[in-house]
Amino acid sequence: MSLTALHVTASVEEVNAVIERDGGVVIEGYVPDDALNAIRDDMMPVYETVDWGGDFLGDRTRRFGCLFQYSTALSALVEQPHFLGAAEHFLRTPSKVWHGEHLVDQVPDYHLSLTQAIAIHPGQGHQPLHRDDVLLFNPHPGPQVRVQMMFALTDFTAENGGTNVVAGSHRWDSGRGPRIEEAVPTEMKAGSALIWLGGVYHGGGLNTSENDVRHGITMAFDRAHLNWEENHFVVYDRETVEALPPLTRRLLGYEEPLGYWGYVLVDGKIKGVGDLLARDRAAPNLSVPS
Ligand SMILES: O=C(O)CCC(=O)C(=O)O
Ligand SMILES: [Fe+2]
Repeated sequence: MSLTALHVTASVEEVNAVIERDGGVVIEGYVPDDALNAIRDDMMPVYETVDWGGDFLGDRTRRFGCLFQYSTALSALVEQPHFLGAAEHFLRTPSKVWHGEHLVDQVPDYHLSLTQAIAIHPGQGHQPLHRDDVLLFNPHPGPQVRVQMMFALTDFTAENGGTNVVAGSHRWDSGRGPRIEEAVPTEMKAGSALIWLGGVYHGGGLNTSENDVRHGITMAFDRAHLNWEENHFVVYDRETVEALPPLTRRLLGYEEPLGYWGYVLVDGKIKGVGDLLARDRAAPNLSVPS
């Protein structure tokens, strides 16, 4: 079964209902054309500068990460209402905890754990079907910990390696393995995107075309108490971070602490990296008190 495609004018609730049912959805016209064009201009020249991935990453696949080095226009992919809406709905599920005599909601936050560009070239075989949330040791059945997005920078087709997805597999328990016949390639036009849950079996597709390279950009939101998939902190410099809009910066962990994780105590107070960046700007030689 192929995934349902909804136009970008669909409501967040409608999109979440389809994700709940099938594990994923395609959003047609995920970002406006001007954002697509800006991202394409910045990103397309980079793909050919990197070597083949090999193994699970693909022998005829080129990948690179920490994408804000190349384009600040990518924040349009992060701050897209359906992607954020799915993260809010599936990842911010409260737990009841006691604070003294009061039973209160503890609401998990989420962060932008991964940004990766993936070009699948002719000759690339099927990537083994997998769940990306196994990286986070998430049990099945279990909580939702990841919401992922794959943006089509160029058209995705059944011939050029459009992402294989097994609809409904987010409901399978850990004992059931996927078969390639159960997967359907995602077909979508450039500017559209696939959103799926971390528990859905999927994989990069087979590219049987003559010379059609499939260019995608994937991003993942994970619950903020889990580790980051990609270590962007050692790659981005201050100028890169400060050029980003505040929400993207926050989701990358450069503003306030996300759900009491990643904070620093400064003068006895809980602060985030954003406070340190601001303070360092005001007094560049001031170090964190010991
Ligand atoms: O490139 C794709 O379509 C999917 C790649 C993927 O699922 C992965 O590398 O984890
Ligand atoms: Fe994957």
